[in-house]
Parts: sequence; structure tokens; C-alpha cells
Amino acid sequence: MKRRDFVKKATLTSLTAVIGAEIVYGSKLLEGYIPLALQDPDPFKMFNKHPEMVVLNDKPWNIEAQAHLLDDKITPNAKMFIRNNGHVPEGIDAASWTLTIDGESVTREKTYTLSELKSKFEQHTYQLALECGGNGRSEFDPPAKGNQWTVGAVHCASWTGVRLRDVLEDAGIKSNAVYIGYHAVDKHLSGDPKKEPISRGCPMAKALQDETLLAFKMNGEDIPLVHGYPLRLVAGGWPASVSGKWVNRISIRDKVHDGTKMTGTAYRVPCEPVAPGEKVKDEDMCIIESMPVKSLITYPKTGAMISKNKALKIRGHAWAGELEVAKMEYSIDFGSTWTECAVEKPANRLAWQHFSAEVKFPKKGYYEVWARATDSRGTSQPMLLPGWNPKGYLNNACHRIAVKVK
Ligand SMILES: Nc1nc2c(c(=O)[nH]1)N[C@H]1C(S)=C(S)[C@@H](COP(=O)(O)O)O[C@H]1N2
Ligand SMILES: [Mo]
Repeated sequence: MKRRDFVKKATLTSLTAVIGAEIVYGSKLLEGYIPLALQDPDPFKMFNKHPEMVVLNDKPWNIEAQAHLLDDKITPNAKMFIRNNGHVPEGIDAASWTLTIDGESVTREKTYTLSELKSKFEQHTYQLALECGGNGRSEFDPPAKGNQWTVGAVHCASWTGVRLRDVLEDAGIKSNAVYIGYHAVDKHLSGDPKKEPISRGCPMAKALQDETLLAFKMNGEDIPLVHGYPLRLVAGGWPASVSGKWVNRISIRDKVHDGTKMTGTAYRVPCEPVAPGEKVKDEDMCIIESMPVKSLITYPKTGAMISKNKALKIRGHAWAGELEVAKMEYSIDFGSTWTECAVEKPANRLAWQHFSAEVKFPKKGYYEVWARATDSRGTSQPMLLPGWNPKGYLNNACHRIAVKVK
């Protein structure tokens, strides 16, 4: 047998094993041709995601949920959106993982192993709502470049770890500290090892909050690789881009962190409102901090049918960045009138809150149920769209579902 044929045969056998079925015309495969079934790895299997999750991009992987998938009070991994700016790291070894605290404003640079972090500092568990700054981008007009998220780039999982504050204080924070910036091990899409896909951070005040964690568990288990295994920063209520995955270094900065996607227009909105489509200078763009008030109807799924004389039970979640949701309302007349409904207290600060209602309809026909949350400062969600911004961030418009009464 010629060597080439042998290689082909061996490969064919292993291909068959991987595909899980006989490649019937396998002998006709051109050399070097990879069957389609293997060309694109199956993201649902690879990341253990629910089959109704929606892939927005595969280079890098960006996958969103749909409203009805987010019905759980605590979002399970299968229904958590994925947002990557670079390649998902490979070959991570938790046993040799270290976290270094450095920067202009650290008293003494220090490096911790994962087990040191776990044993040296008290562990805490919080449910934390994380929403991508670009969630809802697909609705803006003129459109913004980037992943066209609809409503599914939000989750509220339960995170366990140590307080970032405890670790920073252990290394020592100089009085001139202004900001922290994270560094992680994911690789830039260009393949250039000197470039970071993302390196963001937050002001010291946010870094030092009780709920800001260096997490090593999600929903009681090791964090899934794609969500930041083995160590992740979690800063609930702020754009989820602050919550660095695969973090191995945190710098205490004496100025606003200037890592990748901190500067220019990334994760920034015009400091003052602008007209749709207007060009905005970099210096007139401000860093997004606390996310705006928002809510999602997670049951029923849009398109629900109900028979006349029956009340429709609806439910969902609401969140308000650093603030609490103070009021929840729904409308069945396109926002003309609103009815208040029950909203629970959060499990802890920065967790999303659950609401529910029984909606009655006056007669047969087509309706939309709109949901509107109001935060503790009295700010409500806009009915259709908030102010336009060049990068399509912070769309906190009311969520709407269609209902037919028969
Ligand atoms: N290291 C690293 N951390 C990261 C990112 C990334 O690409 N690399 N993406 C950020 C962005 S923009 C978001 S919205 C969240 C998404 O978190 P998730 O994929 O766990 O849902 O992670 C943030 N942390
Ligand atoms: Mo994001």
C-alpha cells in the first residue's frame, strides 16, 4: 500500500469515528478535503449550549439567548450568551494558574496561585446580572457595526469567588490608585501575541465593592471554559466587558486604564445626546459605567395564543445596573396605559429581580404585552428606543411580546 493511501485509510477510519456514521462514499473523498461535518465545530456541543441559542459570529464565537430561554431565575450555562473578542484559550491548566497584582499603584507586586486565592481569602457567592453593552444593538437606525445582538446578551448566574478588594488590599493599594485593568490569556484574532483582544477595567470604587469578585465557580461548578475558566473577574451591573474572563493579571492603575477597548469609541457613548447618524469625536465619548434599567418577558414566548376569558400569566426579570428596580409595569395598549405588577427584591445587590402578572384582555384579537421597569431613582425604560449612539450600546427599550386571544 502506498503511504498516501495508508494515511487516507487511517484518516477515513478516524473521520468515521468522529462523525459517528459511515462516510458512504469515503473512498471518493479528495485528499486533504475535510468533510463539512468536521469543518465547523458544533458550537452547541462544544459549549454545551441549548439548541435554540443563536450563533451571531463564529470568528470569534458570539452566541446569544432568546427571551424565552432566559426564564430560569438563575441562568444555567446552556442558556448563557457567549461574547468573545478573541480566541477561546486552549490547554488551560488550573493547577499552575496564577494571578498577578501589579501596576503603578500597587504597594508590592504579588502573584497568587489559584489554591492560594481560595485558601487565603474568604469566599462569597452572589447572583450577578451581566449584560453586554451592545445588547439590543440590532434595533438601532442607522445601524451600528458589531454583533447584532437582539435581546439575549444578558444572564444572571451565581458566581463564587473571593472579593477583588481583599486581594488588592493584600497586595496593597497606594493612595493614588484610580482604576484597575485586567489582562487575560485569550489570543488576538490576528494571531499577533503582542496584541490583547480586550483589556478593560473599572474605577477603584467599583473594584472595591463587596460584590466584585474574582470568581472560580459559576452555578456551583467550575466556570465553563468559554465563560472564563479558571478565573474570572465579575463586576455585576456594569457592561459585561468589565468582567474579564481567563484573568491572570490585574493592574492597579494611577490613571484610567488604557488597555484594548478602553479607549477611542469602544464601550463609550456620547457624553451628550446626539442626532441619529451624527459623527462624534473621540473626546466627546464617555465610558459606560452602570448599565441602564431594563427588563425581559421570559414567559410566555412571543406569539402566545390564549383563549378568551382566560388570564395570561406573564413573568420575567428586571435589572438596573447599580440600582434596584423599584417598579414594574405592563401595557397591552402599545404603551398608552400601564398596570403595575409584582416585582421581587433581588437575591442580593446586583442580581436581577423577578416579576410576574396576570394579564386580562378585553376581547378577541391581536395584542402586544410591553414590559417597563423603573429604577430606584425614578428612571424608566424608553418605550421603543433610547438615544442613538455610534456603536449601538445601551438599548434598554421595553421588551414586547405578541399575543393572540381567540
Ligand atoms: N478575556 C476576555 N474577557 C472578556 C471578553 C473577552 O473577549 N475576553 N469579552 C467581554 C465581553 S464584551 C462580555 S459581554 C463578557 C461576556 O461574558 P460571557 O461570554 O461569559 O457571557 O465577557 C467579557 N470578558
Ligand atoms: Mo460585551
